[in-house]
Amino acid sequence: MYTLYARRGTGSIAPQIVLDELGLPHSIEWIDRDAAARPSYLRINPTGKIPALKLGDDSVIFESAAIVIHLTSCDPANRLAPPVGTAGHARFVQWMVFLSANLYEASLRGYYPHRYTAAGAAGAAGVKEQGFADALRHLGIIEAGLSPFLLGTQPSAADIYLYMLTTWHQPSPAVIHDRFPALKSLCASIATRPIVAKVMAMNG
Ligand SMILES: N[C@@H](CCC(=O)N[C@@H](CS)C(=O)NCC(=O)O)C(=O)O
Repeated sequence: MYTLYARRGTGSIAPQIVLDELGLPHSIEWIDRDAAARPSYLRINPTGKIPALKLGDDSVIFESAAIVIHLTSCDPANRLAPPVGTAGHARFVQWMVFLSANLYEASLRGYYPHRYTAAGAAGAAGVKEQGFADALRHLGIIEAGLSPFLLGTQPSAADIYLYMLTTWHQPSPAVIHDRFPALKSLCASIATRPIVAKVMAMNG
């Protein structure tokens, strides 16, 4: 039994979808911003961020990409990632880390620009613009690698994670869809998976 520490519309979306897609027994603990700052949550996840995942032995891991990689690695049927130790899995880990370290990171600069500048509101505007510009640059690399999914013909949890990140793009995900047709198709395909649609509705 897993417990996912989640907040609607945030980086807990992809772990929530993966838990549900793999049919893993889990509960969700919704953590609002105030709760995330409290010592009780900081003892669970010292970063104070969402998501975190409590495992069956009551230990907790954080970092959304690590959570998704762990969950998919535990699936004996390898439904959302190639078997561990194969070249396909190496490629899966590559994209998960690329997405987390670059695209997610660029989105955070877009969302919390004031944290990345000492120059107040004037500095924040530039940080925000650069964050979303960097996101477009990273998406250009992704677009060139799609065939039609990140790992080829079969969708994986990396595509679900990518889809989650695209939904955050400002001023709108349509900006991305207009610029990157292969990514637009990928997102349309992932969005129509019944569990993805259900989880996105819960996160609306
Ligand atoms: N690298 C972390 C980033 C987590 C993160 O920044 N989560 C956001 C929600 S999408 C959060 O908790 N933001 C609250 C804050 O930074 O105050 C991960 O992938 O889990």
